Amino acid sequence: MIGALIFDVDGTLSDTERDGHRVAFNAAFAEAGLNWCWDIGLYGELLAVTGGKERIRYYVDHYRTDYQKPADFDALVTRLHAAKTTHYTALLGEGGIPLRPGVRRLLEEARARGVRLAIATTTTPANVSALLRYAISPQAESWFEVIGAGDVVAAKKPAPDIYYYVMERLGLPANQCMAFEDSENGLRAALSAGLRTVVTVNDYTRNHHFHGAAVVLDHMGEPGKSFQVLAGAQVNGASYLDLDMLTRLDAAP
Ligand code: XBP
Ligand code: MG
Repeated sequence: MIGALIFDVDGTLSDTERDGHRVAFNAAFAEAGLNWCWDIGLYGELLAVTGGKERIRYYVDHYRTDYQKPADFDALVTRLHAAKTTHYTALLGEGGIPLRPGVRRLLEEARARGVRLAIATTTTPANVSALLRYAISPQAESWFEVIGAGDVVAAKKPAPDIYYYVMERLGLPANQCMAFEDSENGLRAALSAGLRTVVTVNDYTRNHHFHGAAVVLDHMGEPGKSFQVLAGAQVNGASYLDLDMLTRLDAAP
């Protein structure tokens, strides 16, 4: 019996990274007079580091060894990241970053059938609120009983902490939940927390290692827009992910 579905956000609910987060980081850097520019390829490398503040630090330490850190570098990172969040949420407000195929349908089916919903993400809470509001509906935040996001846990994915945080608040053990992820770091976090996990890949994560996933799909699919199974379970002729398919995946050995 599946009691709750726990969703990652970036890359899973929506393709937010390339045209959302990346653009917002660059806008924040330019505004601060920094000549740092994360192109699409470089950003793919930087995505190995989860968390925006952590990603900025990693970039400076590994790609800008010429940069003389100011004495208040920590405060600069905090300021840059706050500006990035402002740019990112404004970008979402302009529309144009929709949900991935099948996401709304699965959320609505879960709500109709009394399966609880939650979020486990490394991204900043304001980013989650904005995405739900603009890509689903102004009330969509209330669809999710628990939203675990950002710095509420000390260790971000691939650590399992955010999943433990969410399951504790749901009051459910891992064997009554399923996780949804798009990346290797996300899958490692979910598996370490003992969760069966469905992976839907995107252009940045297609070549990641997804050993241990219940199934790996190119997207969740819709009636009339079939998913492709990239690895994992037999799907018994299913062409889109719904609660019946999840129940079969959950029961598989
Ligand atoms: C994706 C991330 C995030 C975003 C940036 O996390 O790594 O860090 O790229 O978000 P997930 P912030 O897929 O788990 O949602 O800048 O707000 O940290
Ligand atoms: Mg993700």
